[in-house]
Amino acid sequence: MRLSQAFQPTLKEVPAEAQIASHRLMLRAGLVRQSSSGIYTWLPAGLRVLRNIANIVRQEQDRIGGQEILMPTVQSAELWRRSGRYDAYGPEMLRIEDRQGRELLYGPTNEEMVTDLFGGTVKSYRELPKMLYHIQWKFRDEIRPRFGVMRGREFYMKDGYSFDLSYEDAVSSYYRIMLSYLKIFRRLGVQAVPMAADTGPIGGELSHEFLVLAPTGESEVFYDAGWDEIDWDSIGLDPQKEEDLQKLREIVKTTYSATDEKHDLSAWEAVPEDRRRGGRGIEVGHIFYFGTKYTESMGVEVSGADGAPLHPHMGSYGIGVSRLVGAIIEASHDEAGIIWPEEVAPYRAALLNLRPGDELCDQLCESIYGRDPEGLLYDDRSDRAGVKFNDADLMGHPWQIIVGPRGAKAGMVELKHRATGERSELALDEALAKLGLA
Ligand code: 5CA
Repeated sequence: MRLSQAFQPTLKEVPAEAQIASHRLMLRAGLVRQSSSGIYTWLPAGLRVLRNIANIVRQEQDRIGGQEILMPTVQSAELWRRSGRYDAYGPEMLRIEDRQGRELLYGPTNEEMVTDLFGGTVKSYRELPKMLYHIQWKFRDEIRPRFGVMRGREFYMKDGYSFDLSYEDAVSSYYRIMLSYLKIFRRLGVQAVPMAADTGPIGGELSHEFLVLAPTGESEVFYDAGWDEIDWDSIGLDPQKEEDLQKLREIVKTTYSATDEKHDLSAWEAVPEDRRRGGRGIEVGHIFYFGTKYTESMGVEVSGADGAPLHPHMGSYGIGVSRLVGAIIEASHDEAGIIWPEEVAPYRAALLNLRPGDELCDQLCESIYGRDPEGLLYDDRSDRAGVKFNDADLMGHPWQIIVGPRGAKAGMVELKHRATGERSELALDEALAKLGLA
C-alpha cells in the first residue's frame, strides 16, 4: 500500500478521552475511530491486525479438530427462554423488537443457538465428539465501556463449543483447548497465564481465564513463577495425545495461579515466597466446562451406544479477538509507538523514501515495493524524513527499510528493527533476503 493513497489517518495530538497507552496508540496510529460509546469503526490497518489475529485463532482451532461455522448476531428471545437465561441475563443484553412485535436480541454469546443447532442435527453417539466455533461480533451493554476496544459494547469474539459423550471426554476437550490457547497466545506474541476463574452467567463448575500481564489490566493476579519458566515449545505437549493432556492437568494443578476472585490464601502461602508473582492482568480468553446445563434445559439428547438417550456434555471457549488488539499493544509498545509482533503486524515492513522525486531513490523504492505491494507500506509522501520516522515508529511495523539519496547511489539501504531499535546498512540484495523478499 502506498501511504500517499492510504486511508491511514495518524494523529499527532493525544486524544483526551484515551486513558491508557493502547487506546491512545490505536487512535493515534489510525487503527480505529470511535463511532459511539463502546462501539468502533475499524480502519484498514486495524482491520488487518484484527484479521491476522482471527486467522491465527482459526488455524489453531482447525488443528485440534474445530469446525468453523458462522451463526447470526441477531437471535430470538424464544431460544433463550428455553434455557432460562433470557430473564437471568439482565440489562447487559440488548433486546430488540421487530415490526411484528417478535422479541429478538443481539447475541452476547451463543450457547443456546449452538445447542439448538446441534440438537436439530446430531442424533447418535457415533457422531460425537464435535467442536464447533465461530468468530463473530457480540454486543453487551456494558455499564462502563472503557479503554477503547478493551471493554467495548460491540466486540469481536471467537467462541467455540464442544460436545462430548461423557464427563471424562469433555474434560479432555477442555484441556485440549487450553493447550491450543497457550499456543495461540504465544503466536500472538503475548504471555497469557491460565487462571482459575468464576463462571458467571455462562455457568458450570470448571473454568479458567487467560490473563496477559499489564499494569492497566482490570484483574489482580497471583501466580507461581513456574508459569514464566515453562518452555511450551520445547516440552512439546501434543493436544491429540491423552497422556499429554494429563501432563497439562498436572501442571495446572501444581502451579498456582488465580485472579483476585478465586485467590486462595492458604494455597498461595504454600508457594515459596521468592516464587510468588503478582500484578494486574487483561483477560483475553475464558474457557468453561458446564456439563449438561444447556443440553438438559433445552432438551437435547443423542442415542447412546446402548440405545438409551443421553445429554451430551458441553464446554464453551472464548477469545476476545478485538480486545487482543489492545492487549497486545499494552504488552508491546514504547514512548514512540506500537511494536507489533511479526505475526499480527498490519504490514511486515514500512518502506521509507527519504527523498521522493530523487530519481535513484524513487527507482530503488519502486523496485522494492513491487516485490510485495500487499505486505509493504510504502511511505512515498513528500513529508520530511522526521515525520516519516515518527509515523513508522508509531505504527509499529516490525521492520523499516530506509532509502536515502546517499545509500541509493551505492545500492545500499538501511534496515531498522523496530523492537530492538537496531539499524544496519545493507546491500539491497542482503536486505531483501533478510526480509524474505529476495
Ligand atoms: N460463551 C463464553 C465462552 S465462548 C463467553 O462468552 N465467555 S466470556 O464472557 O468470558 O467472553 C469471552 C472473552 O471475550 C473474554 O475472555 C474477553 O476476552 C472477551 N470479552 C468479553 N467481554 C468483552 C467486552 N466487553 N469487550 C471486549 N472483549 C470482551
